[in-house]
Amino acid sequence: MFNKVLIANRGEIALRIIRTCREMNIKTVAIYSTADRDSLHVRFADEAVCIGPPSSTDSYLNIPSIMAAAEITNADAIHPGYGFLAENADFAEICNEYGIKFIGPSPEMIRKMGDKITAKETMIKANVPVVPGSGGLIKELEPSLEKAEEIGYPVILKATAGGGGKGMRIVWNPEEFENAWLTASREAAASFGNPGMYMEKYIEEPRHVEIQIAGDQFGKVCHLSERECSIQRRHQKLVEECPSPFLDEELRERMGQSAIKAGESINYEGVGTVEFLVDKYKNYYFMEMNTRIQVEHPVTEEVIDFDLIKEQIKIAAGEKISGKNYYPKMHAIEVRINAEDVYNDFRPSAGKIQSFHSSKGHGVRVDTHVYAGYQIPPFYDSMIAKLICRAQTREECITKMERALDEFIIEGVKTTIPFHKQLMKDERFRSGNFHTGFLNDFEIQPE
Ligand code: MV4
Repeated sequence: MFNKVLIANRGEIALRIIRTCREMNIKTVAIYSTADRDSLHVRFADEAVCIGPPSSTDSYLNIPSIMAAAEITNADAIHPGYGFLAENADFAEICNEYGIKFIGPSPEMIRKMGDKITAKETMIKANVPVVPGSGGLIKELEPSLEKAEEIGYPVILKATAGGGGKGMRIVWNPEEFENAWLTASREAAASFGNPGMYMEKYIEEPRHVEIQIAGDQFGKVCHLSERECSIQRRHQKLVEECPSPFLDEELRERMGQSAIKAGESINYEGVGTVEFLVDKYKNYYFMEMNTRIQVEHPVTEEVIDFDLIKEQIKIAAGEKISGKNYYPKMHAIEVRINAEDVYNDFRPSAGKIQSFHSSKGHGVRVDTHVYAGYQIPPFYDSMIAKLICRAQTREECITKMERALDEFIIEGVKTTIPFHKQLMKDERFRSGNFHTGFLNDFEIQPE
């Protein structure tokens, strides 16, 4: 097992990783930017190294500084958390070259899943259902127009280097095709340094359901059930839950088996997530694979009673996984509490938290790095807490969430709490019958 883990991240996920390391008797090193000097991850880690100024590029994305911090503290592994360098294959490679274990999959696996066309080709070979599409890059207009006719409009153009919704265009008819392709390709080149685009049939009103998997260094892969993530706004998830109100046992098992095949096809090592689109006929299609721990991992932890960070560390240290699949024993819902003004287009609301009282009680979990007096730096993401509730049924879980939201006090900045309170009362949300377009016509009422 590792002696000392450097956590190449900040905020709640850095704390989350420190907690598990302490329980595993592993020493921890925090890294921090000058803007995070007063952060709890700096206080709770055994050691802390300042790695640069506030801007992410100069700190949490600064590979030479991070490697230097790992060297001087003698860390034998690096946990990247989510975001920042978590899916950076070059970083994983550099860690390996330094003889420091990157807690996550190999650089090759990260690269393969990071290129969406390669990922899709891999899944086709592995017999995992994918959305019908161009099967490779769009190169010339005429054959692509023919392909689009064959697939049938609407089609969606996606950047092969993209993911998470960036660089996408829906095309409703042949007249729009060329312009959509050129502008999306230009955007992709600017955002990802890669103009490559591919085409898929556009699935209307899909649900986003993802399967958590874990694979060890011996080729064994298991699934840990799903997370329903359809409640999102501009590709930012706001609420996640398990079980998905849309899945029955049969569909869970089929999707679980497909996710296992996806993992086995690349000898996946680590914990990962296979994202699927599910249409109203319950057809499901592979979308992309995330090779990191995700923000919403506590939903899974709560329903199967399992520490996913511990599993990640054990896998990285070369231990075998149990080899069995895990099924929800409870219902859990997570809401993301962001410092945003929901009445002003979710605009970030940075500032100082004047008072902070977290919800507590049976079945309530709060993952957060903030406290009364904490100044939210404007340089990073706006998430300040994750509130996770669990109960025997979805209905009880929603009731508990309403109670927990009512007792949460955050003063000094605006938060997404009023949005979540309204959502929990919404009939469509409560019915479980919603898809990824749900928030497009959701109107936020004044409090
Ligand atoms: C799609 C789609 C419909 N059809 N692909 C958005 C994020 C990125 N991972 C892929 N996304 C989508 N891909 C096909 N062929 C609809 C979306 C989509 C979406 C997916 C999941 C969650 C929210 C979404 C919101 C809008 C569009």
